[in-house]
This record gives sequence, C-alpha cells and structure tokens, in this order.
Amino acid sequence: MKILSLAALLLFSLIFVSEAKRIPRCEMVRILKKAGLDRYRGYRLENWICMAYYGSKFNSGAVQGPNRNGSMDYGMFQINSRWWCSNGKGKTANGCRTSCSKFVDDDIRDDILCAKRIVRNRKWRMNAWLSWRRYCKGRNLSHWTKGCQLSLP
Ligand SMILES: *[C@@H]1O[C@H](CO)[C@@H](O)[C@H](O)[C@H]1NC(C)=O
Ligand SMILES: *[C@@H]1O[C@H](CO)[C@@H](O)[C@H](O)[C@H]1NC(C)=O
Ligand SMILES: [Ca+2]
Repeated sequence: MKILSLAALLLFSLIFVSEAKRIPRCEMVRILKKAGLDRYRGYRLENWICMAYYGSKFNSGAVQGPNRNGSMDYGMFQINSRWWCSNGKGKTANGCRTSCSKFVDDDIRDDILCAKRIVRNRKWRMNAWLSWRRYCKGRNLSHWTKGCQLSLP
C-alpha cells in the first residue's frame, strides 16, 4: 500500500515536472542568447527577458485568459490563440501552425521559433506583446541580464 502511494506520488511529480517549468532568469538569458534572440529584428536580449518575465514570470506552463475576445495566451511568451496557435476553440489564424498545448510544456524551443515569427510581423514587431509595451518598451532594461554569464570562453 505504501509502495503503491509512493509510486503514485512519484508518477504525479514526474508528470508535473514534465508539464511546466519555471526557468531562472540567467538560464533564460543563456537559452535565448543561444537561440539567437539577442538583436533579433533589432531587439536586444533584455527586451525578450523583460517581456517573458511580465508575461509568464518565466513559467513555461503559464496559461492566461480568456481575454475579452475569448482568446487565450499560452506559455513562456504568452502566445495568443487568436493569431498564432490553435486551441480548438474559436477562430484562429494559427500563424505558427501548431497546437497551443505545445506552448505550455517545458521545452521552449518551439515557443522561441513562434516568438521569432511573431516579431517578424512588420506591423507589430514587439508591440505584439502587451507585457512588453506596458513594462519594457523604452525603458532602461540593463538589469535584466545583469550578473549573468553572457559569453562562454
Ligand atoms: C484578442 O485579445 C488578445 C489579448 O488581449 C489580443 O492579443 C488579440 O490580438 C485579440 N484578437 C483580436 C482578433 O482582437
Ligand atoms: C541603465 O541603468 C544602469 C544601472 O541600472 C546604468 O548603469 C546605465 O547607465 C543606465 N543606462 C542608461 C542609458 O540610462
Ligand atoms: Ca514548447
């Protein structure tokens, strides 16, 4: 009986861990730098770190909504279901051609690819993210990468 519940607990925690992850700031800096986001479409790394922080608190499993128009926002970069992914509910342009559930797991590589696609949109750039417009745009963001090992020898 004890063994069974221990196994259940273990299984539960494994499932939980594989579903979402809160990534420390400097690890985000390292991951996004390696993924080529520094100066991507002209935006320095600090912008991406700041945007992700105010969107998801660096939690890859963050889901918010429904927004007033019924759409939802998913994951590390709070990717919107009206435009960029499909959650099976309501209209979507599905610009990143994928299910929104892919943006709530602990592998953010596909999230990064979609974020790059979003910022390539000439009409929006980083204005696509309310969190960025509200808390990061035009501000001194140097503290977001401060104290992190940026370059490896
Ligand atoms: C719906 O709302 C979200 C968040 O407020 C926004 O990102 C999205 O562009 C809106 N979609 C439409 C069609 O207005
Ligand atoms: C931004 O803030 C840092 C300290 O947090 C300061 O050293 C730097 O000079 C500031 N940059 C600008 C452009 O104000
Ligand atoms: Ca993902």
